[in-house]
Amino acid sequence: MVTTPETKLNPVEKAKAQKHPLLLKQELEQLAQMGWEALEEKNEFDLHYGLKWLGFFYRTVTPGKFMLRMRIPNGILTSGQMRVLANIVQRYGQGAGFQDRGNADITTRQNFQLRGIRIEDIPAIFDQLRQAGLTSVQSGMDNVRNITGSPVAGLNADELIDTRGLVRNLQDVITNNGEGNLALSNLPRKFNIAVAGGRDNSVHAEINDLGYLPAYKDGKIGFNIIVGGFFAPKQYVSAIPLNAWIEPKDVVPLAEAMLIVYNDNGPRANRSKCRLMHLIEAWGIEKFRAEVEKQLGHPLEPAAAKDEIDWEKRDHIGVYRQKQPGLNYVGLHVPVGRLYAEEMFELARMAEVYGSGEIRLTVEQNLIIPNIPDTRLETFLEEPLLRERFPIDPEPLQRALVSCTGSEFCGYAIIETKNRALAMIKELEAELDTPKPVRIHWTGCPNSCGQPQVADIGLIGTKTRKDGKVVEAVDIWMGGKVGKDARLGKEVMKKIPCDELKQVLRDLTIEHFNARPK
Ligand code: SRM
Ligand code: SF4
Repeated sequence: MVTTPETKLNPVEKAKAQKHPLLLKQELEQLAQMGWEALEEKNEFDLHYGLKWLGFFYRTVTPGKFMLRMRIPNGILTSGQMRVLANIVQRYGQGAGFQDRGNADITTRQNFQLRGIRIEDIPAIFDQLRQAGLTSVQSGMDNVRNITGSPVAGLNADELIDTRGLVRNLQDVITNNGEGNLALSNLPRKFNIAVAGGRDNSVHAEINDLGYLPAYKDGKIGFNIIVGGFFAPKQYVSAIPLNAWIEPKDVVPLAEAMLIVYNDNGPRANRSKCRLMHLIEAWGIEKFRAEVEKQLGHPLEPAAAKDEIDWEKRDHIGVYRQKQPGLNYVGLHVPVGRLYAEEMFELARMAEVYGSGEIRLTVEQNLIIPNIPDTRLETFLEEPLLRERFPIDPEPLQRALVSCTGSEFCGYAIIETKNRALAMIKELEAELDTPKPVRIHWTGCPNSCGQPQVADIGLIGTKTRKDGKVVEAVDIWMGGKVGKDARLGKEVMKKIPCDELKQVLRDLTIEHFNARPK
């Protein structure tokens, strides 16, 4: 362990040592009866942190209300599951905030978060999820987050590896089939895993703690492994090669071995220095690799000379032919990822009537309905929901807009993001003709959940002084690249007040992205 015996454990570690937070699962009925106010008095840690092990995030911004973070492996769910989630939003999510109704957000990890949940309803919701084959366990705190995989896995003729089963197996092992896994849920910190199956790295694996990139070795397709990518305030780090190539059958054993090495040896003192990369830095990549090999019980093969990521990243919005003859997948743009219950019911219906009942989410906070036969496509495209809310051909600036939650619901936020981002982009679109999408990512604080460092233009919430007052502002990053030759952007401007931002974005899109005033 990098933390020496005499090093102080951080307060979260101390609390976890008292009681493993997953054990709260057995106390849900009691907690529901107790209510959130009594719980706050009796055990603040359980309210604010412990329940995150089960996927329930207490929101100080909306007192008494929780956000429910799901796990949607590879971003794939069925229409039946979508209805269960819609029902939770409708039935339990009242008075959640904006427009005073519950909502759901598609996240930057191909996942769903539902809002407005009360502690009294958690046991019923937990049961409903289980019955629907869904789980929210281990979706927060010192756990492996939702595992991302190619959003068009199994649909695309050009895919190299179908990631669906691999991601599902990873989740099942890591969460003990959704019931909770005590052995892998007391990590030193969060842990992100992404499995890329296509040539464009749709999941941008390079910003994950563990990334699998398709690569050929001796004519066989497998994965090159990259490790240690993460974003934290003032630490924005791309993953580095482990110099290992594995066959698809070794995806799960490798992850398990790495998680055990991290669990047993990762630093547990200062929480801002506990991510996997901090262990790799302390040990050096050679020793880290050797320890993973030891845990695996066999040597790792050296990496293939190159990976197969040689396409620009696609956003999957629009109509695309599948590898299955006569079938299509259609990507819908969901503005800043936000959905309401009635829209979720409607999407479930549309996926059933026109497709196979399957729905997929993307890390750009959009969704895909696959398996729509040629014969039904035209009628599908006339559905009012596509015209009114979720277009398949959005304007170029809106198309690539991504935003984290921001101050509407997130206690860490320094600024408001989603609503502001959408309003500003609409104003810019009214003023500018932009020849192609510009990926503008908003994030409400330096935690960088909205991934501003991979964007063409990334905006990180901060505060500044203007006319003697403290006002909301952003630091601006540019030059992030995803897909082929992925790289992180760089900070180019600091502390631009939000009320001056539209003009700055206008100038940047004209100067760097060939936009023209209308
Ligand atoms: Fe995040 C914490 C939202 C993706 C880095 N993130 C939080 C919390 C849980 C803080 C809190 O308790 O309020 C936010 C919940 C707000 C809310 O009510 O919605 C939050 N993070 C999000 C989401 C919903 C942003 C979005 O709008 O899409 C994303 C949920 C993903 C999921 O489904 O699991 C989300 N967060 C990310 C990403 C992007 C990614 O994973 O590719 C990052 C950067 C990558 C990384 O983690 O290395 C990210 N979130 C953080 C951090 C900084 C981590 C660190 O090591 O310091 C925190 C704060 C923390 O963990 O201490 C954080
Ligand atoms: Fe909240 Fe900050 Fe993450 Fe946005 S970046 S969701 S404000 S923690």
